[in-house]
Amino acid sequence: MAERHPVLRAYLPPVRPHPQIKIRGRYYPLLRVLLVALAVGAGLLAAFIVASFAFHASSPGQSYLDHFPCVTPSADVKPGYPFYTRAAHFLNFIYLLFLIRSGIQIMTDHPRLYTSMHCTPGTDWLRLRGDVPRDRTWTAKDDSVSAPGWLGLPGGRHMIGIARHWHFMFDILWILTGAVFISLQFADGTWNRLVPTDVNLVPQALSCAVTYGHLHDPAQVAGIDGYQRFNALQQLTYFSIIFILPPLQILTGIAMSPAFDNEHKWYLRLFGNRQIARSLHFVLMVAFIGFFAGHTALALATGPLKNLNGIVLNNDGTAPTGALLTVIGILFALSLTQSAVWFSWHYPRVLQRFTALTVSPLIKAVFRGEPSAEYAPEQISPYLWPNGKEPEGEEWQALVDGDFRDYRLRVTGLVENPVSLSLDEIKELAAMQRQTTLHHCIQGWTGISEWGGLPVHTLMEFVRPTPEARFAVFYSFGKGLSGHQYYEAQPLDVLRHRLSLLAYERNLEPLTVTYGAPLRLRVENQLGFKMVKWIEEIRFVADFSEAGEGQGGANEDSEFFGWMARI
Ligand SMILES: Nc1nc2c(c(=O)[nH]1)N[C@H]1C(S)=C(S)[C@@H](COP(=O)(O)O)O[C@H]1N2
Ligand SMILES: [Mo]
Repeated sequence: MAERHPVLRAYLPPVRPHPQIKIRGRYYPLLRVLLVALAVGAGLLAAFIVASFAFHASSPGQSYLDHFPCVTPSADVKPGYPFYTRAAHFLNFIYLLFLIRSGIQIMTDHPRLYTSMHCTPGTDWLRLRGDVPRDRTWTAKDDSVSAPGWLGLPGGRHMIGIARHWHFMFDILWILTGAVFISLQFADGTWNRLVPTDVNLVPQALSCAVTYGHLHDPAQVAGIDGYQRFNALQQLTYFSIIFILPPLQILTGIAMSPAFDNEHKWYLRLFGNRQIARSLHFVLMVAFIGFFAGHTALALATGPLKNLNGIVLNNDGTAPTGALLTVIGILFALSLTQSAVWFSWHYPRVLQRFTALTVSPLIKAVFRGEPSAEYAPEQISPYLWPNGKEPEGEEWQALVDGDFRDYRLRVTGLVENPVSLSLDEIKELAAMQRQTTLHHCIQGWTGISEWGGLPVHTLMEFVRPTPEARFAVFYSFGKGLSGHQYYEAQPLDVLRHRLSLLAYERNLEPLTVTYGAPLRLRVENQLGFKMVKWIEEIRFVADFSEAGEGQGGANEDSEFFGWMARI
């Protein structure tokens, strides 16, 4: 039996989540809220059933049902499900399993949902953790919890890098399959089975609802079934699940990209802000799960054998073959995701390399990210989550105690003018540049600060990288999660950008150690992990394979982050 990848073995033991939801300023255990919601839901359902019976018994109800029968308004639809529909239906099940499991894993890395982009502790409406301790530095990494291995992909703690590989891979497959499915629907003329073309669909869908509420199968009442033709409620639901939810899920997903947000601030306003988009992304996932539950329950309640034969084999018989194949299909999908869990723990480097060749170039092409969005001073966040383990040791302590008077930034490697600069010399190189920007951590939290410092391009003009130099590696005094020195490499075009900054000030005050003193990097089209704090050395190189384990950064080395910091 193969061993787990040695780096990942170190991330155990787990931190158990305690899901809580905020209602009117107080947190309640999520399970209790769900049970109450379930009881309320059951009560509402019972009330709906009673109302549906009353509706059917009344004469206005009957004339409404006669006037708006539970069928679809457009009658000229082809019966049955073409092969591509059945294939897409099955593939979607697999994709959604991957997307939901990896999505839950991503969420556990910052297990709080907010409605404000400041992410101030205590303002979260859903959380899997208790209060943020105030008596010590509590980093966002400290705050993460574990996902169980049967639920998350791949389960465990600090696995967001790996979860993102699966999430983005299946995003692309999901979008491509959806695009092919929709195109084929239009090409073969069966689109009118899904797309509403008549306003009567809505009153007719209501008839379907009260028919279900009356505990009757609309198919039997109307003498047509889903195999031949959807009823109005089916059409409306399937239309939403195909044409409304996925686009919203894609748009809210894009809204989490630092490259996109910091280039197009207007885009965030579509959703209110970045954290509403993230919360919506989560709520839409819950909606997919809810649809799945309702869809399965109704398919089972209204003639399971016939329904499953239709969607699996495209016949409307009552043989058990469709049901049997469905069970096999579900077991196959579950074992596929579970194999992905196993693969992640044993061969994370293979997964990382695979996405580096497939997903990352696509992301780089789509998310160009010329950051330009700046914020007003009034928008500065009252609190910014810190991340990273502060440097330790006598040498570091001496630097801190001396207010960094003995600090020297070393700029080395492929430069014509290698230098070693004190903080004062750095400040004298150019007038301070100030920028108020939105920080995006890969974990999902954000915050706005005003940063002041030296533009990296000014330093580059001073040290003059040679033509061979293609990257700069920023080394920190601090260590990463793995216990090795923290570092991250940056391509020079990113560093030449106007807003790429070596910051020594935050919110008009000298940078504190918590936020990266004496010097930390700001690159506004990327995720926070690329912005090295407590910078000790900047080395210009042709290729970053010499640094660390050669993956381009401490996070890439030991947490298997992809080379895709723009989303
Ligand atoms: N040296 C060092 N720099 C680091 C980190 C770290 O762990 N060590 N964490 C990064 C991450 S993941 C983020 S989100 C930002 C957080 O910056 P902040 O503490 O100013 O919010 O710092 C980045 N820089
Ligand atoms: Mo981060």
